[in-house]
Amino acid sequence: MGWRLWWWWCWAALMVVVEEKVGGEEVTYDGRSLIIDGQRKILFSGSIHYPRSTPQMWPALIGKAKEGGLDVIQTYVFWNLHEPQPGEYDFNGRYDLVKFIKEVQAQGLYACLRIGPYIESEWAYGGFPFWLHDVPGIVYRSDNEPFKFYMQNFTTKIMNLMKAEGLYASQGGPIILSQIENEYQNIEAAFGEKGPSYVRWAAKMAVELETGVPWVMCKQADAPDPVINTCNGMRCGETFAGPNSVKKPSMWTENWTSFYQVYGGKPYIRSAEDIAFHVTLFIAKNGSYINYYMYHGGTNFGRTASAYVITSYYDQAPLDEYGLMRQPKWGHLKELHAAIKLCSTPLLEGVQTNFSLGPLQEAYVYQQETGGCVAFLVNNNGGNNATIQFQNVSFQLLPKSISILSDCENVIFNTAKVNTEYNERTTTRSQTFDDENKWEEFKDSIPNFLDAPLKSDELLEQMNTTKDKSDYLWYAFSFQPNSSCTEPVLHVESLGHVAHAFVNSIYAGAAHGSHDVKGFTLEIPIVLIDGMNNISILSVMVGLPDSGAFLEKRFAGLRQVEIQCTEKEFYNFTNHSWGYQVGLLGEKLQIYNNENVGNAGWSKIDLSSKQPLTWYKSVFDAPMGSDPIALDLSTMGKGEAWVNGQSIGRYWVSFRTSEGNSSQTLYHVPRSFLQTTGNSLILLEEFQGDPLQISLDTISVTNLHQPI
Ligand SMILES: *[C@@H]1O[C@H](CO)[C@@H](O)[C@H](O)[C@H]1NC(C)=O
Ligand SMILES: *[C@@H]1O[C@H](CO)[C@@H](O)[C@H](O)[C@H]1NC(C)=O
Ligand SMILES: *[C@@H]1O[C@H](CO)[C@@H](O)[C@H](O)[C@H]1NC(C)=O
Ligand SMILES: *[C@@H]1O[C@H](CO)[C@@H](O)[C@H](O)[C@H]1NC(C)=O
Ligand SMILES: *[C@@H]1O[C@H](CO)[C@@H](O)[C@H](O)[C@H]1NC(C)=O
Ligand SMILES: *[C@@H]1O[C@H](CO)[C@@H](O)[C@H](O)[C@H]1NC(C)=O
Ligand SMILES: *[C@@H]1O[C@H](CO)[C@@H](O)[C@H](O)[C@H]1NC(C)=O
Ligand SMILES: *[C@@H]1O[C@H](CO)[C@@H](O)[C@H](O)[C@H]1NC(C)=O
Ligand SMILES: *[C@@H]1O[C@H](CO)[C@@H](O)[C@H](O)[C@H]1NC(C)=O
Ligand SMILES: *[C@@H]1O[C@H](CO)[C@@H](O)[C@H](O)[C@H]1NC(C)=O
Ligand SMILES: *[C@@H]1O[C@H](CO)[C@@H](O)[C@H](O)[C@H]1NC(C)=O
Ligand SMILES: CC(=O)N[C@H]1CO[C@H](CO)[C@@H](O)[C@@H]1O
Repeated sequence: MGWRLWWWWCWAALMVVVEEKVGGEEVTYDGRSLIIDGQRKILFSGSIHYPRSTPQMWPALIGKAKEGGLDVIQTYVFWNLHEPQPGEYDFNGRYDLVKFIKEVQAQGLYACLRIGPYIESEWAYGGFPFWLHDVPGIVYRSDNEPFKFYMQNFTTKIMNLMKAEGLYASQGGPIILSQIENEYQNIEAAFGEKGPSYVRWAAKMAVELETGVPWVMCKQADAPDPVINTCNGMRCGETFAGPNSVKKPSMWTENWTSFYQVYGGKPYIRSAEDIAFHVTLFIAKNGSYINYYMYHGGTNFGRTASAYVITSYYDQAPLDEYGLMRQPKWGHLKELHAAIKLCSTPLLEGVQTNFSLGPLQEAYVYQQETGGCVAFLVNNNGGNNATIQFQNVSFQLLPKSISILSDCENVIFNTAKVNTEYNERTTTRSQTFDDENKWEEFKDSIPNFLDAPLKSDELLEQMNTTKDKSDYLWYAFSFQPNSSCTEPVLHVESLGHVAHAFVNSIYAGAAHGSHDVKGFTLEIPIVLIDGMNNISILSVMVGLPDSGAFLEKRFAGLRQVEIQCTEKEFYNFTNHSWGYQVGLLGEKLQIYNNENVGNAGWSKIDLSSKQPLTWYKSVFDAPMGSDPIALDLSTMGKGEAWVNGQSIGRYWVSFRTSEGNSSQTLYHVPRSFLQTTGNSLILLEEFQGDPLQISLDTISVTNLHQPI
């Protein structure tokens, strides 16, 4: 096409002028490390996912990562955000991948692009757009033509976008590494012969895109050449069998700084010392690339979290959900990075030897012919100090620690000795909402069988019915009981995740599953009237599944419904005429959008008749200053929250841990979502939470010299 040629000419002309600036070199590797600009590198990398924060937050997050000693920012690419319908693309706002990568470049860091495009990542449907589900004959992540077509199409789209912006290191850009697929080995066997052939196809397809930078496959021992197999886990220094060729470097693409959290679960606290130990061990054993998963987790805004995963993501990472430094984690790792960098020449150019120093003690030494030397003295004994001899000098090693000797003589860092500051996060109440007059409410409606727009003679699978347009699906039927049915009990088996039952529009009760036990039973006594009764059951999903083989065949929603009259007598409604409604009325009216909030029939809040499925609306001013902001929703039950029409995520405060604590009470409101005054707040409450007792808080950290 003529215009394309013209465009190419302009581009080529520009290249001549600025060639020296934009020219790059292919990134390669050998058995020791990646090779960038002709040099081997030890690289520290950290995951920051662009849609889990805001463009306004990116510069500070990347800046703090750089200050913490990182060389690389790693991100997944989120297919379902970018291609909401086949061939329709969205790269705006939080989805602006190019802007994010350019910010990484502007701060002088490298980028690692994990395209997947299957990403898991505790992200709805593992990153797949839901429309893939309706592609005829599709089998995800297998040697299946329809799937491969769409995977190649999206991967190519992203590659072309990056190339057009000159973002590969081979073009002078920051991207030094790309990933195809994601932890596929976990499920490969389920596909029989089509597993290995898919791996070979994916590797070939990726390599043929000619990015000029290497590809990795994480947790994929059989990654075909030249794709590098890498390790994911918490202790890769102990668990990784190594690259599958002596010509490939040893790389760790996910060293979990914590763990994702689910509703009903507790935060996973991993100490700075433990992370430092495992990172150092990996380096001691020839590792040359380590990525912290996550360095900053952020927020699962809207409905993007996968099944049962909370809205806050990896808050325990070195930069917390709000982007604040979590000390001593951030500082201890910064010191470790500096110590390793000081030794990088002998590490990359020296010859490694290792030997025992005692029953649970060992040394890893890198020695250069020119005299450069670095030693790692490892004490695997978690209970006791160990006194050992190394090169005729006595060293005391702290329990479960590694000492780094930069010249094989002087200890410059010990993983168990934290020298950095500690800090404590505090929340300060900025605004309360206890004035009834500042609230309005909208009671959502309960559809009956007759009103339901969709009918079927069986229980429909939820995801295929909602097409992921909503978390909510109404299942309704009506029936006339025998007069002998005096003590009826409603029995529902669901693969839900939550079911709320209404009998003749009156709330009858609810039940829910959990991340680990997905199926659940709702069994509640109900009151029936003579004549026709309307039973309406709201099945709620708290995120789509994100992992495992055959994701396209998963079942969610109600599986079996009966009304038990006596021990022996029951009605079975599993095969019955059912009416369906996708989503709630308030969702259909989009009453969370500012322009629609006026006309939805809001009324004065009535606390005497609190009803499940109520929307609440209020307004608030932005707190002064620049501290991050969160809503404390401790007194709410379950639902979703919007600020100025933007969803800040699902909340589920009433799902408690075994100690009786909520998994998450604070919900991040990014500053950029706010104007100075008159911000709208909308809460959709499924149970009977109390909006009057919530608060808007600012978050800050206070430095301490001692652990708390
Ligand atoms: C991807 O598919 C769309 C249609 O959905 C098509 O227009 C486009 O050309 C394809 N792109 C590539 C790179 O194959
Ligand atoms: C590190 O690499 C060297 C050179 O390839 C090899 O001899 C040594 O066994 C490796 N060490 C470990 C712990 O894997
Ligand atoms: C050296 O390290 C390798 C890899 O960790 C291990 O298998 C081997 O036993 C070590 N050798 C000695 C002498 O400790
Ligand atoms: C290890 O030695 C340090 C001093 O180097 C001491 O403070 C600590 O109590 C010792 N720990 C144990 C478990 O003996
Ligand atoms: C350690 O001492 C022994 C005997 O005193 C000596 O033979 C050896 O060379 C010394 N080793 C080092 C590394 O200094
Ligand atoms: C999904 O729903 C469509 C109608 O939208 C239907 O034709 C198809 O059979 C359903 N697929 C499954 C697997 O239930
Ligand atoms: C059941 O639903 C129908 C249709 O909405 C309605 O006309 C009827 O009054 C309802 N019955 C009861 C007992 O609520
Ligand atoms: C309803 O009544 C009929 C006739 O009296 C009886 O045969 C049937 O078992 C009853 N069914 C239930 C579920 O009570
Ligand atoms: C109700 O019918 C379904 C579908 O046939 C069946 O799986 C279920 O076991 C029945 N329930 C009872 C209590 O028999
Ligand atoms: C319910 O329907 C399914 C599928 O249509 C059928 O296999 C099953 O036998 C039916 N169960 C009853 C109790 O009618
Ligand atoms: C649970 O809550 C109690 C009381 O608020 C608090 O003291 C405790 O530390 C919490 N436990 C956890 C594991 O967060
Ligand atoms: C692969 C790996 O190391 N997995 C570990 C990740 O961390 C969790 C929690 O400590 C362990 O249970 C896994 O074994």
